[in-house]
Amino acid sequence: MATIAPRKTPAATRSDETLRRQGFCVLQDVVPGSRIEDISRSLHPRFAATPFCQGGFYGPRTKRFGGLLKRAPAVESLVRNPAVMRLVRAFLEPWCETVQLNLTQALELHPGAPAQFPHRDQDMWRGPTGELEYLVNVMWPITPFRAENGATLIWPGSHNGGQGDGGQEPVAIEADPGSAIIFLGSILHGAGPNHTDAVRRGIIVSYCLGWLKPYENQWLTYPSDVASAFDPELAALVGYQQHRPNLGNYDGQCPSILLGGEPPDHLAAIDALRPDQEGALSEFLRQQTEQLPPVGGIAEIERGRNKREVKSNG
Ligand SMILES: O=C(O)CCC(=O)C(=O)O
Repeated sequence: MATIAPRKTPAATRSDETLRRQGFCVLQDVVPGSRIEDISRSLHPRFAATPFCQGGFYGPRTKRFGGLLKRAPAVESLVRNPAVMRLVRAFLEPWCETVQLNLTQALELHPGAPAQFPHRDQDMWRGPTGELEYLVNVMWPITPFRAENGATLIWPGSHNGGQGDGGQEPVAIEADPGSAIIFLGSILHGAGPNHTDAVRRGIIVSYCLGWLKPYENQWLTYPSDVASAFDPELAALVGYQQHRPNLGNYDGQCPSILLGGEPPDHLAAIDALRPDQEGALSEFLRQQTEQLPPVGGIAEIERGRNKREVKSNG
């Protein structure tokens, strides 16, 4: 198995190109290592109290939990990292109007954990493959990721409809805390085996097309009383925004109405349409208006007809 060791990825445009070509890239030192240490410290008690996962996919030598924005508020700086968000938007927004958070998850791979089942994250949605990306994943190492301790394995060339699982060797993506391993939802990957006697810890933040059902139910994880304390951009990412046309509305309005306290009991439903739909609708309405009777309506027409009838009778 090959290893991709930490190396500088200089320009932002370069990471776009790398991500498109090989399905993954590593952004080096995007946040200070001290921030990752702080986040790790605040997650420590929850890791200690969380039981091991059940089932062969999550893995019985693995611990995981979600809802990180309420469990370690500094995770917001990972979720909204500008370099990451730029890449996410570049890859997903050709297919949707707005992206949304798919999940945040903290993950510990304990000594002796075997390699995880290789998978493509976007297989959870059964749409066409090879044409569009449904998801972009970001793995933030909390401890250094090395081939020996289970660094994420990726099958190069397996993204965007590529096969890559026909006996091809995966690469172990080695990276340090503060760096972000970014990979597309269509790429084959999985956690590597942890052959060391130390825990490998990381945070996964993933984003998906705004019209999909997210993996982690964001509205239940961050109900409006929690999300009302969020920055509006973060609240939008966890679902307090409509995806035109009208998807995710609350009583016909943008669900962000819930962030300002209890909304009125009776709300007018307000169209939130895409520009193409707005165009088609206004053309339809225009044609209808042309066919309408003149102002004054039917009564006016009736009066006109009565007048004509009186004249012709007299
Ligand atoms: O832990 C890793 O390196 C990858 C985890 C993963 O792909 C998953 O849990 O779906």
